[in-house]
Amino acid sequence: EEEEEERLRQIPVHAEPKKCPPLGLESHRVDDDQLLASSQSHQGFSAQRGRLNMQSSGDEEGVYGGAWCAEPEEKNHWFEVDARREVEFTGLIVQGRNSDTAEDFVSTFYVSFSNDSRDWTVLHDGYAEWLFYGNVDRDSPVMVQFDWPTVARYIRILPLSWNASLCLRVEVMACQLTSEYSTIENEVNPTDNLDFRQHNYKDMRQMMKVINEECPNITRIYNIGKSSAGVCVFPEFRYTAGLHGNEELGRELLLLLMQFMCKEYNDNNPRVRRLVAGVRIHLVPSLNPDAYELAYEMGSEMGNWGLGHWTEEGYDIFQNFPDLNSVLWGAEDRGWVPRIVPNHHIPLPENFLNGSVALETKAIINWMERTPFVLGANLQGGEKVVAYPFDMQRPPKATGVGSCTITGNVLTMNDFSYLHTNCFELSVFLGCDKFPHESELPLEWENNREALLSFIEQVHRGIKGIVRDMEGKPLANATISVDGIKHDVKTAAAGDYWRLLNPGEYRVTARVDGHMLQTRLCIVGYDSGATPCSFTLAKSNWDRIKQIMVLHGKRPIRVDTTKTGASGRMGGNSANSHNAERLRRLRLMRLRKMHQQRLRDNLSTTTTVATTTTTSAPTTTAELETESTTSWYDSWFPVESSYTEPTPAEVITEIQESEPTQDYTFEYKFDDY
Ligand SMILES: *[C@@H]1O[C@H](CO)[C@@H](O)[C@H](O)[C@H]1NC(C)=O
Ligand SMILES: *[C@@H]1O[C@H](CO)[C@@H](O)[C@H](O)[C@H]1NC(C)=O
Ligand SMILES: *[C@@H]1O[C@H](CO)[C@@H](O)[C@H](O)[C@H]1NC(C)=O
Ligand SMILES: *[C@@H]1O[C@H](CO)[C@@H](O)[C@H](O)[C@H]1NC(C)=O
Ligand SMILES: *[C@@H]1O[C@H](CO)[C@@H](O)[C@H](O)[C@H]1NC(C)=O
Ligand SMILES: CC(=O)N[C@H]1CO[C@H](CO)[C@@H](O)[C@@H]1O
Repeated sequence: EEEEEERLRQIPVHAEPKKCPPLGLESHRVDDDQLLASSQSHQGFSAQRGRLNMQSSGDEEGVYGGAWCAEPEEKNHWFEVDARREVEFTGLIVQGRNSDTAEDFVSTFYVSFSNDSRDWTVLHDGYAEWLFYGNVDRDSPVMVQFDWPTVARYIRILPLSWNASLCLRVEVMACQLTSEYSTIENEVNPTDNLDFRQHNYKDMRQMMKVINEECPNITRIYNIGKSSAGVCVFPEFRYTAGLHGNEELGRELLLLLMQFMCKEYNDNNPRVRRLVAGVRIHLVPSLNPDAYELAYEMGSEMGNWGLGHWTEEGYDIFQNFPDLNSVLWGAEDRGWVPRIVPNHHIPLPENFLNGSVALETKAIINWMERTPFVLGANLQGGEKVVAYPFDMQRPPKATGVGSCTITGNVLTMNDFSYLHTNCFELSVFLGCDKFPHESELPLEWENNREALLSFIEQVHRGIKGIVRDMEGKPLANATISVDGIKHDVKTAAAGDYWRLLNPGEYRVTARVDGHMLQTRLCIVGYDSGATPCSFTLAKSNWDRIKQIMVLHGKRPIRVDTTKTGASGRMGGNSANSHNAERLRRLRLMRLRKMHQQRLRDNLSTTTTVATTTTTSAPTTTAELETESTTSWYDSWFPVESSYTEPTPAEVITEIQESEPTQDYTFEYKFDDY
C-alpha cells in the first residue's frame, strides 16, 4: 500500500490535459530532415511522407506515397520526430495511408521520448507502458492526448499492431518552452494588431460589419448572389477564397486584409490610401460557406483531406466551370480565331446553366460577368504553387507539380475567368496545410501581407483608357487588341478599359461595331501607374457598304492583295469581272497613297498590316485567302490609312465553307471583325 501511494504521488496530476498546437508536420514547418523512421517499404514511402494529410500520387511505384510505410521484413518499427529543441509534448494525431485501394493503418502503438535520440523512455500510464489506440480506417485522423506534458526533444511512435501494411501519417502536438535566453525560431510577434482567430460564418459576418462601421466611407458589404451596382472608372480587383470549404487559410487572410486596410486607412498609411483611392477592391472570404462550417466544426487538424471540400450538393466548385479552353483550341485548330470565334469573352456553352452546375458556381459566373474585373487571385490550399492561365494543358495531359500533392486534374476556374471575362486570375495555393491551426495565423499573415498588397498594385501595370466616338460618347463593348498577344479585352459600360502589360512598346487597336478601328502605339514604362491610351473612333461607312452590297445582290466583291502590296492579284466573283480593270486602277492608286503615307508615318501605316493576325498555320483555302489585308470596299471609299475595316467578303467565304460544327454556337456580327 505504501508503495502504491508513493507511486501515485509521483504521477503529476492535471485537471485538464494540457493542449498544445501542432508542431507542423502537416504545414511543413517541420522540415524533412526532422523526420526519421526505422525502415521504409519502398522509396515512395519514406518518413518524409508520414505527414498528416499527405496525399499520394496514386502511383504505387512512384516517389510520392500516401504515408510512411515500414519494411515488412524488419522486426523493430518506429517513426521519429526531432523537434530540434526541448518542447512539451502533449499529444499526437495519427492517420492511415492515403490510397484508393489499400486499407493500411496502425491500430495500437506506444510512445517514447528522448533528449539525445539514444536513451529512450517509453510513456508509462502509472502501471505499465501506455498502449494507445490508433486508427480504424485509413483517412480519419485520430487524436491521442497525454495526461501530462512530457519535456523532450525527440518523440517516437512505436507501432504494435496494424491493419494490412504498417503505414502511418502523423502530426505532433507540442508547446515551445519559453526561456529568457532562447528566442524561438519562427516565432512571430505580429506587428499588426489584428484579430488572429478562426471565424465561423457568424463571426465572419460580425467582423465584416464592424469593419464596415469603422470604415464607412471606403467599404461596402454585398452578397455576390445579389447585384452590385455602380459604374465607376476604377480598375476592379478581386480576391476570393474558400471555394473549398476546408481550405481555411485564404479566408482568414482576407479577413485580416480587410481589417488591416481599414485600420491603416484610418491611420493615414499612404500606401493603403493610394490603393483604396485607385482600385475598387472586392474581397470575398467565403465562396462555399456551408462546407466551411463542416470543416470548422471538426477543427483544424481533425477533418480529413476531403471534409468540406465539396458544396452541399456535392460539387467541387473549382472544377465546376465550363471548359472554354477546348472551345478556343478547337476553333484555333480550324483557323476560326479570332474571326469566327473570339479569343476572349467566349460565351458559355449553350445550356451550360441547365446542366449540373452548383448554385455557387452560377452566382460566381454571374458576378464575374456583372463586374468588369481586371485582375484577381483565388486563394486555395493543400499545395504551395501559383497557377496562371492557361492552367489546362493543350493537349490535356497530367501535370506533376508541387510538393505535397500531385494533381493530375484539369483545373478550370482561372482559365474560365480569362476566356469568358477580362479578368486575369491566378490561383494561389497557400500551403500544404489546408486548415492551419489558429496559432499559425500571425506567421501566415506576416508571410503573405506584402504579397497580398503588392499583387493588388499590379492592377496598375499596363495601359488604360476610354474609347469614345467623335461626339465624346463612351463606347462600351469595344474590343482592345494588342499586337502579338492573342488575347483581347473589352471596354466596360463607361467605355473604360484596363489592359495588363509588362513594360514595353505595344501597338494597340480599338474596334467596335459601326466604327472604324484605330491603332495607337502605347508605351508601358517601369514606373507605377497604367499608361493612358484612349481612343476616339469615327463612324464607319458600313451602312453605305451594306446598301452597295444589296445593289450587287448581296454578293461579295473582293480584291485581294498581299501584305507587302508588291503584287496585287485579282480574285473573287466572276460576275464582277467587268469591274476588274477599274478596281485594279483604284487599288494601285491606293497602294501608292499607302506607300507615301508609310514613309510619312511609319507607325500608322503598319496598322493596316496589324489587323490580320492569323493565329495558326492556314489549313483551308478560305484561311489562305484571309491572309490578305486589304478591304475590298476601300477601293470605293478612300479611308485614312490609319483606319482600316475588316474584310467582310472573306468572312463570308469562311462561314460558307466552314460552318462551325461544334455543339456550341457562337453569335457574331461581321462588324465585330
Ligand atoms: C529532457 O531534459 C529535460 C531537462 O532539460 C528533462 O526535464 C526531461 O525529463 C528530459 N526528458 C527525457 C525524456 O529524458
Ligand atoms: C467620411 O467622409 C466624410 C466626408 O468626406 C468625413 O467627414 C468623415 O470624417 C469620413 N469618415 C471617416 C470615418 O473617415
Ligand atoms: C434551360 O433553362 C431555361 C430557363 O431555365 C429554359 O428556358 C430552357 O428551355 C432550358 N433548356 C433546356 C435544353 O432544357
Ligand atoms: C455589350 O455586349 C453584351 C453582350 O454582347 C450586351 O449584353 C450588352 O448590352 C452590350 N452593352 C452595350 C452597352 O452595348
Ligand atoms: C519603320 O521603322 C522601322 C524602325 O523604326 C524601320 O526599321 C523600318 O524600315 C521603317 N519602315 C518604313 C517603311 O519606313
Ligand atoms: C488485413 C486486414 O486486417 N485488413 C482489414 C483492414 O481493414 C479493412 C476495413 O476496416 C478490412 O476490411 C480488412 O479486412
